[in-house]
Amino acid sequence: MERRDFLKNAGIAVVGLASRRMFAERNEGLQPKADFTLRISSVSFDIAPGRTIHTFGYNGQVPGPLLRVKEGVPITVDVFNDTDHEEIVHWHGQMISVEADGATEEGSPPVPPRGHRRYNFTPKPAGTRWYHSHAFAGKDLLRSLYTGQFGFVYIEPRNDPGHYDNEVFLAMHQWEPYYSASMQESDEGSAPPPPNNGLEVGYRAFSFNDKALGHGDPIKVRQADRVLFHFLNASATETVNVALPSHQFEVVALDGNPVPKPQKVKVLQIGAAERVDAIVSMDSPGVWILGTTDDDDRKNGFGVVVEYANQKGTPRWTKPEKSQWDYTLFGQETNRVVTPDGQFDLVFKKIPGGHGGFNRWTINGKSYPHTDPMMVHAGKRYRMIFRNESDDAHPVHLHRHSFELTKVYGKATSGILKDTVVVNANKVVEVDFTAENPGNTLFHCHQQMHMDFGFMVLMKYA
Ligand SMILES: [Cu+2]
Repeated sequence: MERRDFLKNAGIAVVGLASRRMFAERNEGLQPKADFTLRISSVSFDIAPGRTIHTFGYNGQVPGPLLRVKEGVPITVDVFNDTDHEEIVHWHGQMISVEADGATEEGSPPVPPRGHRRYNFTPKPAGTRWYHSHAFAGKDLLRSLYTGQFGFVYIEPRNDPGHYDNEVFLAMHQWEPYYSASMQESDEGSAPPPPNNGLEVGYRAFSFNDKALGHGDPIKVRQADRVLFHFLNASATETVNVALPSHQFEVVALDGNPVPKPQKVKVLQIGAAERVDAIVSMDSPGVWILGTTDDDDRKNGFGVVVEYANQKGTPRWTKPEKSQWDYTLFGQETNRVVTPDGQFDLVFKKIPGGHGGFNRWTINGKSYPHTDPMMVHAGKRYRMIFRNESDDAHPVHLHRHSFELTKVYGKATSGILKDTVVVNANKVVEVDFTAENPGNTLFHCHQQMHMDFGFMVLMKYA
């Protein structure tokens, strides 16, 4: 089936985000009309019968509507804030203006409580992007990324070969956060915390899109289908490892950007805010669990059922072999020596918060807002060296630009463009980027507890 044909039939073939109700409603009411409307309000929804989540979301649904837009075609988005607190919507992974980007630290205007703001921008680059609250949460676990304020933006490329039968958008999120003295065990890139470690966040409920595993419709497939999965880790704090037993994921894009060398893997590691686009050849009929490899979280709902036509029975799960996620699998091997125009060495450290306290985070010894800005000149190419001298893995994110991975844990690579990269505990990752989108640009860890407690720095154009 051609991709265009598929889209016409999207309502029948896919579950979750790609179902018709998830497409953004065109706004008919305002003059002049905005292309899309997002209304922020409190939302309650059932992830399972009798299991209601109370949170904030967009347009009364979680995830927010899938915004399907075209690369290079300008859009307007009206955002109404029906809450009593200031909000801001960040367009993650897009090369747009400071005004539209959605980070008050850069100077983007917020959406006032009970107020409205119109965003204007030209979506780019093509690929799987997303939008989410970029509000400060601090100690408040009912704000920002702890809530249901997230959704996909799919920027359609001008040309898309579309070698797949069916596409599924899956956003992963944890619910009912609480403070805990210990770290979640699932972060394989982390080391044991110090004895004086401060509070961490745990969760009581889990879902793929708006349903816990075993509830809601399964993803229905047919033998020989090639299904394109768009995964988004919309967690406030956690990395997720995902597997579909007896199947492999052919990773075609990372953070929405096509990779130089698509490769098949059994387990995806997706850090907070990362996206993975992967094609699965449906060649193992049955009823399967697509879910996290973390047994406790999966039993608490972190997954979704994949059901082949004419197959019945209890969804099956088998533990995948242990595998180490390696970004460089999807990159070009390289011996190239490029000298950038400038270099930023960024050392990440934790100041443990002690029993019942909050850890603080530093970049080169300082916490935001006291971190030293990175100064760049438009048109120049820079290297950032992320030196993680802490026991946590950090999904670090650069706004308004993408960067190219050049060295991951000592291994050189090229051609992988991302906006977020996980730097494991006590490891080093190097990336290059071109300063090609003037204006204040935020760099931060996407772990909400880290960004709100110092792990941020501004990049400024001279
Ligand atoms: Cu972090």
